[in-house]
Amino acid sequence: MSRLIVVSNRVALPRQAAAGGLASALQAALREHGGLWFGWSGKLAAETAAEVHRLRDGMVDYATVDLSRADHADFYLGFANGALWPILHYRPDLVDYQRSHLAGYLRVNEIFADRLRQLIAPDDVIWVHDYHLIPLAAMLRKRGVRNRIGFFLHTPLPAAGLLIALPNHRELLETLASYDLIGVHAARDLRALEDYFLHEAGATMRRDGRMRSANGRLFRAAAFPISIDTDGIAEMARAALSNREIGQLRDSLEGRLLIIGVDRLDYSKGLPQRFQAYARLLEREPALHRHITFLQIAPPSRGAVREYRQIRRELERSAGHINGKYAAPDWAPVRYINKSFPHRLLTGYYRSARVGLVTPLRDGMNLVAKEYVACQDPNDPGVLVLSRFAGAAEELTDALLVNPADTEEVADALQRALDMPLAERRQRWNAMMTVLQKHDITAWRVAFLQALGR
Ligand code: GDG
Repeated sequence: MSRLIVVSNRVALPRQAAAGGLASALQAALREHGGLWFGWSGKLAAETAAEVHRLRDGMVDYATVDLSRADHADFYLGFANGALWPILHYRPDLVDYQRSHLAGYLRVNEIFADRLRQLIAPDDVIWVHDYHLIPLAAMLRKRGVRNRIGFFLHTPLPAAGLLIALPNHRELLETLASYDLIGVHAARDLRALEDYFLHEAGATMRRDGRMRSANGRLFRAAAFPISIDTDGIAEMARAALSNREIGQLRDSLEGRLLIIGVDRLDYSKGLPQRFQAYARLLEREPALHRHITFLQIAPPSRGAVREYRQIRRELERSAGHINGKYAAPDWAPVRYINKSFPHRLLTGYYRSARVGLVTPLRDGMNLVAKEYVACQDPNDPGVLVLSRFAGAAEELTDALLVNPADTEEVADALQRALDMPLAERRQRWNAMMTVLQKHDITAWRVAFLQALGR
């Protein structure tokens, strides 16, 4: 078996809590398969990548580099999260494109390629992750690397007509053809990718399903919906029941039904719209007052990017507004928390909630939706209310699917979820759990690596 090298912008070192989908997924995948994980250490230093730090834990080797403050600002905050993230999440209005940021992005990718080059052995299989590292394979190829290299995009991919709003899009996106395999989450992302290559980047589709890029390179693209360690997470949720903090949450509910949301504080997650829909439900249904509680956990992320500070202020106002309007001395309709919790506590919180409310405006997959389902009590499972625009909606068709922008529709779904009879809850949960047991994180990793090896 050849060694696997996983490359991502940020490496989640052993025993580091990872409040992010990519880190959760890769931690789980590598724990099982073993290999080398290369990327940024998460530390800022005087100079970028002066040395590679090495660490070994179990079956996983870690190789990390520090970034300079300036490189981090241009590469990570500037281009990756100020320009690419919004365009990939269908928000051209939020794109802050600056040439100096693009230059920094390319500079850091070159540095990664230089450092990584020295670690690669001839039989290694290299798996690069996410939008921070799109040009990495092209840069490795320039340095003579002939190994198999795959790429997985964790975000959605919007239609070509939208992607072309990104300045210099072709220069950047065409470099994807240097990978042997490009993976995306959902069928709709794959259609967008093929459409872009065929109609904007001069590629052609061959009879065997591979594409030939304008400069003649053959590559393949396919959908590999990412998943979770379904059984492990279900077990964690069962074990969490004996946890004091979970007991405290349950006691504090005093029989009220809990609605839960867990999201990185990000404008793609549809949080303002979600708060509005909950407020609309309270407005419409006075009979529910005092009988429900909405717990939203939203650990801050990317606070150095302006839009993230704005949305944080907006949500503080909105939560305060809802509580100010509807609360009673002994009841707060919203519990809004800007901090992150250990994963095992989260699983207990999910299990304590009658409704999982997951309403991103756009999301590559959304692992919270899958975790919520896996954590339920099979005898008395809760209901998932899920945005149609999360990749997970292609698989979890037994959730109550909603358009997150339609306040009334989300309020309806909440009400239906709160009223749903046990038999229907069980039937929907069983259907979703069957999907998650078959398509767990191991199935995802195996499917991708098999396709890459072919
Ligand atoms: C990106 C894509 C795609 C959340 N709060 C805490 C915490 N989390 C964990 C959750 C879950 C993960 O973070 C979030 O994953 P999501 O998939 O929901 O969202 P993104 O972070 O945006 O992930 C997404 C994913 O990559 C994988 O490809 O699904 O579409 O945007 O695992 O449980 N973990 C801890 N404390 C928290 O407070 N420990």
